[in-house]
Amino acid sequence: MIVRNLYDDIIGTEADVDSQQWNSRRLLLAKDGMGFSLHDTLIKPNEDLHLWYKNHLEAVYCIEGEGQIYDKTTGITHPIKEGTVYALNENDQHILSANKGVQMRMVCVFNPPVTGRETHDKDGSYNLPE
Ligand code: 9YT
Repeated sequence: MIVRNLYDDIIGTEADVDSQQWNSRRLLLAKDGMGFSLHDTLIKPNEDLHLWYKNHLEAVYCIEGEGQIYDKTTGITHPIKEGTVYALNENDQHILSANKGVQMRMVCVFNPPVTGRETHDKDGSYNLPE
């Protein structure tokens, strides 16, 4: 069994990956053998995240804050608030943003699992391990 605590075991470690637009605290990774990774991610205010996970499926559950996701394929903007989940089941190209001055906190699941320190490439994608 794996038991971890965000505050005791993740924040400030290698599993805590910070960038200009987000801070991803990676609770479970590929090495844990679960077949998915589990992240507690903060989406920083006043940022537009252009994302396109070509190599991964991702489900995202909002537990704090408010914002929106723009689906580049349909042209539809979906509001996000606490309790909203979205699933990128078609490797959907999208733009994610928190509302002005507001941070969103999201629980993210990636399949296949992220291995550790991934950050986005120019397309907003994570590469697969070689
Ligand atoms: C929701 C989303 O895709 N945010 C970007 C960071 C990513 N979820 C991660 O690595 O936690």
